[in-house]
Amino acid sequence: MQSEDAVKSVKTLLKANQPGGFDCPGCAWGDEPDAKKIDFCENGVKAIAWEATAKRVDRAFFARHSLDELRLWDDHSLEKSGRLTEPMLYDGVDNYYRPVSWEQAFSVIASHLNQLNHPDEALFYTSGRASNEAAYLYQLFGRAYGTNNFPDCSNMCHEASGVGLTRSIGTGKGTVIMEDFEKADAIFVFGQNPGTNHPRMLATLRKASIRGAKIVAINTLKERGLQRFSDPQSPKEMLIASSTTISQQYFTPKLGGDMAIARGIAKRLLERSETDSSAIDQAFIAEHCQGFEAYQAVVKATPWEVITKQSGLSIEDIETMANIYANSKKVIFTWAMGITQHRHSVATVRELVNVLLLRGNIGKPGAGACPVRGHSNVQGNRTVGINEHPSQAFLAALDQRYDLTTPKKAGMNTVESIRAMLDGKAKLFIGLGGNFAAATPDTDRIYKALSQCDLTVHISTKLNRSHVITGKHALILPCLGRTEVDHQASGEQCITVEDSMSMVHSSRGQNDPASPLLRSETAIVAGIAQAALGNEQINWKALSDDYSRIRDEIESVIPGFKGYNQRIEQGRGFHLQNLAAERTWDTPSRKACFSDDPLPQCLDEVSEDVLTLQTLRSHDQYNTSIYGMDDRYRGISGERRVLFMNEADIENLGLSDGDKVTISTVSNDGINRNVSGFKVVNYQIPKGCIAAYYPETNPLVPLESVADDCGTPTYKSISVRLTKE
Ligand SMILES: Nc1nc2c(c(=O)[nH]1)N[C@H]1C(S)=C(S)[C@@H](COP(=O)(O)OP(=O)(O)OC[C@H]3O[C@@H](n4cnc5c(=O)[nH]c(N)nc54)[C@H](O)[C@@H]3O)O[C@H]1N2
Ligand SMILES: Nc1nc2c(c(=O)[nH]1)N[C@H]1C(S)=C(S)[C@@H](COP(=O)(O)OP(=O)(O)OC[C@H]3O[C@@H](n4cnc5c(=O)[nH]c(N)nc54)[C@H](O)[C@@H]3O)O[C@H]1N2
Ligand SMILES: [Mo]
Repeated sequence: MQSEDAVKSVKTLLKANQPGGFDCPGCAWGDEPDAKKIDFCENGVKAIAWEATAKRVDRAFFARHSLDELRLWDDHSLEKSGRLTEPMLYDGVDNYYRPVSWEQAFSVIASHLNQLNHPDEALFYTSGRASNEAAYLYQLFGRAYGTNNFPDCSNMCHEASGVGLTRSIGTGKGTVIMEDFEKADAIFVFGQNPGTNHPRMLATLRKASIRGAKIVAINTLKERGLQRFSDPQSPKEMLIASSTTISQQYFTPKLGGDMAIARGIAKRLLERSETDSSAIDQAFIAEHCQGFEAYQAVVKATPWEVITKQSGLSIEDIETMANIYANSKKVIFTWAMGITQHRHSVATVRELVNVLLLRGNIGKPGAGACPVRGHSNVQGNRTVGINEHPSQAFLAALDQRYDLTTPKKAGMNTVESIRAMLDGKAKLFIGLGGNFAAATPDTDRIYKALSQCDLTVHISTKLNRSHVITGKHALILPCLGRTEVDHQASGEQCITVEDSMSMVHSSRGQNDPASPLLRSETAIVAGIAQAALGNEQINWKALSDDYSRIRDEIESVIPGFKGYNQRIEQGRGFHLQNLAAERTWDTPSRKACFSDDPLPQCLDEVSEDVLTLQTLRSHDQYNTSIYGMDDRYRGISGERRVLFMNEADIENLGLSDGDKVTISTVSNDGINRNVSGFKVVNYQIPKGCIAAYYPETNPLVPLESVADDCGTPTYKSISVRLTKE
């Protein structure tokens, strides 16, 4: 990708992830405790340059291009058009967006909100880039207005981690901090492609590997970045063109096979413990855990044949993993979408925790559970109340602080929101960031759902699909990006974010805003709230004039933020207390809970000509933002409609490398879901499993196909058939 404003980008980069600078909008990996001057990565550079583009989508652009025309553009072309510059309104009369003033835009939203039959007809979506300040104000506004409808990108992302961890150990967040990676004896990386999606994590793994820690990768694909890595910040290594072997062991299971792997490791450990009492941590289990006997029984009852069949690995493979695990005193498990986007994600997360608990690997230095988050502040958004299932204690705290009567009934998650729009039960959609139309499943139905709304509103930096799939009326509200100076009535503001290690720190943009008419996300939310509810009960204007006041509010409502404004001034910020990391279990039994779920049945149901599709990211994209058409590590250039397939499957289906195929979903709901023009690429991937990029494949994912207990679309396991074109 070209950086269209190179000088600005370089200046900006030097401030990435540095105290006093801004938090890289790329990913949620933590900052190195001893970071040198430079702490960014190739893909962070892309994210920053993408935001700092010199191109503009202004009123002339919208006058030139009708909505009908823009709907024909692909995602890459839409976003590449540049930064949005002023509020735009589509009033449903003709085919164009037209400029409006901010005050008009706010009053359109307020009058629509005031006309709804019930506050639950409104949906308040959040993508995980919003700051803590904007997100807190947004949820406060939604609840003061009267609904808990806060669908968010987490519902499609790490929801299973939150649900599974909460049930098992009483906190929905990871239990490790960056320093633990310096102490671990072994690190197991499940279902994650850090080379592309969390490149700074590779530097952490590389350091651990050099120090002698064992790195074990478990991934359906042989991801290059996970195998070998040369540090772009180490000139010596670059000069001699050497690279460090990252993963000493690499296993390629079938899609969805990780629960079986974890079960197999547990089975080996329990077998070993019959003759070697140190194979499991008996003292930890006795003191801290409940449900061990039931778990032991379910592990015993799981036959090896099922474990090897579901995982696609041999007993020897699993034994190798079990040995590394048992021979290491301190072990970290990390994971991402390869674990969370399956039907049985919650059960899998809990099974990973079971294995950690067996050897006391939670709540000691160098060990723990690490779900590696996606969006740079998705974890912070949840912490400050973006949650369709808020706790009653949180709602009570809001009621007390603001003299409100917030709704106590749970709201709708992402998939439920889509259904409500389709059923006419939700009529107004506001998106604080993100690209709802492209990121969600079952594309045809999403388009229908959004277009049935009375009003769709998007607070965004760049033009995307969601802006052109409009409701009867639509607004685009352009906002400042993370890298830009945020000036409010009280002066220049900083915002705060929380990374995957629960570190909260401040972020301050350096660049001039892309347009003088942009407003900050916080100011936009406050503007909507003021127009809809007035300033009497909550003074939205005063809060957005000075973000330190919002932080004071957060401090008074949410535990763990004591001294918020002072503590973000210090170095790299502060760590939010994590009870599980201290071996205090906030579960009903006050113990860490073993789960005893059976292995999933859905994996046994596959028939011969049906393949399982996972949808994933290329190296040149950030979710639905497509930076370019290459996927360097996987050897793809200039195209995105590719289908990675095993050689045997290609042959069995009478196909050849390079053939074009149509992919069709197998379902029994009578809906045809197809995408066409996909080029077959012979690839090292287990038989029966195939892979293609998101969001091109989202039309294939049935809305009803969601993970048990958490509603995440099963983006990594869709049953499909192929037809040669
Ligand atoms: N540059 C860049 N950075 C990003 C993003 C981006 O799009 N671009 N997105 C951000 C977001 S929101 C997120 S959530 C994260 C996503 O980070 P990842 O989870 O790394 O993203 P995916 O591309 O979905 O990759 C899933 C990985 O899991 C493997 N996998 C899939 N299914 C299975 C399985 O059943 N078992 C095992 N063991 N492996 C499996 C795939 O082969 C692939 O390597 O990255 C964040 N960072
Ligand atoms: N098939 C399939 N679908 C998936 C996934 C998958 O693996 N496979 N992954 C899922 C996951 S993990 C996630 S997190 C979701 C992501 O879903 P979303 O978070 O909804 O989507 P993004 O593509 O990250 O959103 C990109 C848009 O955000 C806006 N934006 C960028 N920066 C800012 C900012 O600073 N402020 C504001 N207000 N707007 C900004 C820009 O306009 C840009 O077009 O997608 C999910 N969908
Ligand atoms: Mo994500």
